[in-house]
Amino acid sequence: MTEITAPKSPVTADQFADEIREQLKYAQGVTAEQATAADVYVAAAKAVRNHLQDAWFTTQADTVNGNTKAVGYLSAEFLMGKQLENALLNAGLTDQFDEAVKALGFEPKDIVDAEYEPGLGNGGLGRLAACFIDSLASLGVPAFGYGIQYRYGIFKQQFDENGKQVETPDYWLSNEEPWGHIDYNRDQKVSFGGEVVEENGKKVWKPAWSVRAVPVDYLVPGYKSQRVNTLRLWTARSYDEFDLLAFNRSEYMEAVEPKVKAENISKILYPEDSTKVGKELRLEQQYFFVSASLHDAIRVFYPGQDKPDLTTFPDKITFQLNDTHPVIGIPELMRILIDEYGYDWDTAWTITQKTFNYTCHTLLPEALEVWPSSLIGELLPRHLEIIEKISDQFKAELREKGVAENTINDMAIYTGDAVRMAYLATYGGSHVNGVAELHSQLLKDVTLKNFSDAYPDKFTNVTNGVTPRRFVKLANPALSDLITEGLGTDKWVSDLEMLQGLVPLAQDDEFVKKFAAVKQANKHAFVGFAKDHYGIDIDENTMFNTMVKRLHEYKRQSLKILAVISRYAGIKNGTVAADDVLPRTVFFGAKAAPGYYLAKMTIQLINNVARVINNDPDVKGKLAVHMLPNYNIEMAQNLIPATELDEQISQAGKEASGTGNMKFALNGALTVGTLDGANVEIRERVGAENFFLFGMNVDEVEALYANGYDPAKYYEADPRLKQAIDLVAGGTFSEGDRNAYAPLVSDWLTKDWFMTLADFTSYANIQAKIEELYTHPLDWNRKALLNVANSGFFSSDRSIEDYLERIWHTGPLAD
Ligand code: 26W
Repeated sequence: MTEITAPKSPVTADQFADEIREQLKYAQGVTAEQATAADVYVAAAKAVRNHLQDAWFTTQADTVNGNTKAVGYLSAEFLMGKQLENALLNAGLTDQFDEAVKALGFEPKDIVDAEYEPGLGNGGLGRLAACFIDSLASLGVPAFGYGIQYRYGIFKQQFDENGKQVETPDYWLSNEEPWGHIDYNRDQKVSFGGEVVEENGKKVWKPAWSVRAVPVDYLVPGYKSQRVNTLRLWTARSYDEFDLLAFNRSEYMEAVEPKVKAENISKILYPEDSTKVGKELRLEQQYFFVSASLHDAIRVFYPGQDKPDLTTFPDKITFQLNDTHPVIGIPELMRILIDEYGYDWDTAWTITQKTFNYTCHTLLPEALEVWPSSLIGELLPRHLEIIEKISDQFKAELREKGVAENTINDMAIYTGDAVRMAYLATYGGSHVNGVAELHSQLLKDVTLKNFSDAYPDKFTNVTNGVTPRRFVKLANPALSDLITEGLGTDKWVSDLEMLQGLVPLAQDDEFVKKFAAVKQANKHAFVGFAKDHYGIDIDENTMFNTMVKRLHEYKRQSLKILAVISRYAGIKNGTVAADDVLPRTVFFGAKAAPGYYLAKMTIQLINNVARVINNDPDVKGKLAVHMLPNYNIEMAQNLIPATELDEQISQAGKEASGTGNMKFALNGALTVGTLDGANVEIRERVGAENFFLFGMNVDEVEALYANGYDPAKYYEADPRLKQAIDLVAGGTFSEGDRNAYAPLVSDWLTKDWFMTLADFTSYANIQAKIEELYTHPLDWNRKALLNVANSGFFSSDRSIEDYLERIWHTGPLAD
């Protein structure tokens, strides 16, 4: 991607300061002297946005008028993180901003800190969507991100005095939100309920109620590409705000009921991260944003046309379905084409299949959405009809292919009382991809085997990636400067495989020492961040060992805490010789879905293990544990650059990819991990000698399931494990209350579905290898530097290039 030269007139710091003063005065009614950091943040954000507006108009015009097919990324989640620094970087205004706010009497950091982090996502899937739209804009590919502007994002996490997770609402729109432009005149009507009637041979849907979908547009600036794409998030409004008659009858609840019912749709993000939510409101949310988005795309690409030739629709835009959440879009496009534009079934089907592609982000059966047909029938009666017809057509097609009847039944999209969204997505789209090589292989060999056998060409892989702008350039400026020094250019920020050029420098001890100094400086910085944000004291002369991700049994935070307890016991009872102890600080960060009982109990256990260890003088300076509250993008951007050892210890075959693993490798942490998800590809690229591998691989896991897994056997076999579990069961971490963790302990000893106990010994044994290397800082940092140098592949720019080549068949707009 050629870097287009700088914008027409780079603004000077003084001019930028004036623009901020303008905003303060005329848009916010305060003088620079009266302004608070929060005022200046809003003014600076608006000033940056204005600078991006021209490039946005040009990009929109080129997108609509050019003949470069656009990408529509349909996602129920976009975990964008704070916007100001990223917008300044991609707009090339960082220096001007720093000088301008200093001239206004503020510290840049205080303005950046004034921003409220939007939390419109749960975890991996939502953050991946954010990285992808950054890369699409940075590669100059015309694209629209389509989603929901939830009024309440992911809950805020605090811990009560017993270490239990407490959720509080994330009302992120309480203050002015300068990035989103609410565009009432580009609203869409979305309907629900009612019935389908036959009128002169045609099916007509008579909905019972409808809501107004209002777009809130966020500019998505590319890095040095002069292209600015759109993130269009829909917010729900009611057409009739208020039932005056009910009010006059002093039926106040009835009076506002229409408003509440409508606005409920975009009220809150479902905090579930890997277990399907069968709630009607969730389906309403999915249909709401998908229907609005499809109608919006027709409006954008066929402006002012009431009889557009929609057979060209798949050439104008190709839609990526981010997991099963937007898959109702397939019957919705069929309905639009047939009912609203009068196309026949076959023409509509051809258009629809060509328009959609599906990315699966999980392997957990419980995460694959299956909607009761009663719910779809009640909320979307016309869509259920269409789904039934698609399902029958699919069966007929399979019979054509000679597929066995029982297999056809196993593959049924509509089973009479349920609709399997992953099957609908696989049949209804052109491509299906997993998010790492191992994951995509398991989709073909297991989860969607019948489909892969019937439609082998549909299946492909695109290994995930992360944006180097936010997760290296912004999060780790010291490392970025060292990389630029080592490579002699900063072009690596938009061409990450250039990091390869650092490989020879790993043999240059001076350079490795500089690298080590960067890590130490980042550790020091995080000690300050943690003091400010969590009020905790951290010893920076310990190994920083981190495990941050959603709390889920398959990710095995339980394995980590059992190993920590075992180590604690070892130090206490001297089985680990005092001077052999390598001082380590273990950081956890993890939100649990509010209804996930065992996950919340694991958080409580981790907090209480931390309480006991951190207050035990016998291990002071040797071992410390911190469960940092409210893991979010900001914490990731501060903790990842400071981390030396990253935990990617999920059971093999369960983590579809992981993306945290990539961020840690790119920031010079070594990984201890299993052969799961993208760990496999990270290890392949950084070198097995630069990765701490342990545990069973997928085949060994499958074999153990097949032969019957008895976790208690492993409890008996390894005294370290037995001791650790006995300490938990014995009340050591619950002031003697032996029942506090009983459900967790009994799950470990009787079920342990994700085989934490079976992998414990291998995990405990590799710790010695890790600590041995850490006592040789030059070797440790050499290996860490080689992780950085060989992780350029894990840029989301490369992922997008793979999507462009294998699935979307489009590319950047002409310059
Ligand atoms: C219906 C509830 C629900 C909500 C979200 C089910 C499943 C999800 C997501 C698919 C869960 C998720 O975030 N998956 C993660 O996606 C990442 C991006 O591809 C992967 O890197 C992670 O391995 C995967 O767990």
